[in-house]
This record gives sequence, structure tokens and C-alpha cells, in this order.
Amino acid sequence: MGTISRGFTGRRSSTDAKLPPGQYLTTDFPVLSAGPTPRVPLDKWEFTIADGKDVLQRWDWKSFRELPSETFTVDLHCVTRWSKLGTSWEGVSLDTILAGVKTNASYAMAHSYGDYMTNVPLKDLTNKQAWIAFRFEGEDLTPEHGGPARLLVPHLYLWKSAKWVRGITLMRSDKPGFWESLGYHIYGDPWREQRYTDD
Ligand SMILES: Nc1nc2c(c(=O)[nH]1)N[C@H]1C(S)=C(S)[C@@H](COP(=O)(O)O)O[C@H]1N2
Ligand SMILES: [Mo]
Repeated sequence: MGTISRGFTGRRSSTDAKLPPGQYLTTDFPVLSAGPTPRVPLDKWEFTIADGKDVLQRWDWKSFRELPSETFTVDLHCVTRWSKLGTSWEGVSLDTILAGVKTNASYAMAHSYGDYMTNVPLKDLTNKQAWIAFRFEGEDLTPEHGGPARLLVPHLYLWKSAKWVRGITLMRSDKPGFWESLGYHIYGDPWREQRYTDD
């Protein structure tokens, strides 16, 4: 009961409840990129679902934007310890993207233009937990933040949200991506503080 009333009376305590351990709040939106920002013209852009052997689905920008999209508001948590609450986005749910895909795979590798990649269990991409996002706070997503489109998996640390995403490869077994090979946690749950490999 005490916890419930604190949540309603104090701005600070309701915000604290949204802040994973070891994180601090920021209102700006830092840019974190491991390399140069790729510029992908929309007429060259494509997004594919593959299984390591075949391309199962392919969208160009026009057909991707014809998919039903949704707006959503989520909190972002970066492993470098900043969190940004209540960000609003528009994107296509991975539920929509994967609806027509039949697979026995349990894992996915998201690939980006510019060669970044990051692994996510397939069950973390479905059930309204992940999107291919193309608008941020009502504006087209800027190249610095991953435009034309980025993966957004906000319940995991933000390195899992591949900017400039160009496709997802479905995998039978888990494999580390870019940061995961360099010592970051294979899964990356901010609420369990899974920052580094052995956390
Ligand atoms: N393609 C690509 N995606 C990426 C990265 C990157 O270097 N390349 N950095 C990741 C990391 S570590 C973070 S914290 C977020 C940062 O997103 P932002 O620059 O929009 O804040 O993007 C993630 N996605
Ligand atoms: Mo990050």
C-alpha cells in the first residue's frame, strides 16, 4: 500500500520505478555509433528476412511503408548508463513483419547497413515487443539515430536496437553479434543489469 501511494504522489518515485539499476535519466538523445553513419537512399533500401540459406521475405521502401504501422511510447536504456523515458515512435511491428514467415528458428541476427549486427531471441521480437521504426517524435528518423529505419527492442539494452537495419537472419542456435563478441552480454536485460558477458 505504501509503495502504491508513493507512486501516485511523487514524480520522483514513479520515475525511479522506471529506471533500471545503475542507470541515470537523460532528456537529450545521445548518438552512439561504432562507425560512420551510412546514408541509405530510399530507392536502394531493402529489408529482408532470411534463414541463412534463402531469403524468405523482401520489402523495398514502398512495400515496407505499405505495411500497417503503429505509434508507440517506450523507455530506452543504454548500457553506457543513460536512460531516456517516454520516447514516441512510429514503426512496423515485428509481429507484422514475421506474420507470413514459417520457421523453426529460435534466434535472430539483426544486420545493419554498415555491417553492425546484434543477436536477439526470436521470442523477444514478437508479442508487441519490437518494431522496425522509421519516425521518432513525429519526424522522419534522422540518419544519426538509424534512419531510414532501425530495429527497436526497448526491453533490452539499446545496443540490441540495430540502427540502419537491413534485415534479420533467423537462426537455430544463438550467435553473438558485434558487441556481444566484444564482451557485452549475450541477452542484455537492463532490469537484471546484464551488461557484460558474465553478468
Ligand atoms: N548499426 C548500428 N546500430 C547500433 C549501433 C551501432 O553502432 N551501429 N550502436 C548501438 C548502441 S551501443 C546504442 S546505445 C544505440 C544508440 O542509438 P542512438 O545513437 O540512436 O542513441 O544504437 C545501437 N545500434
Ligand atoms: Mo550503447
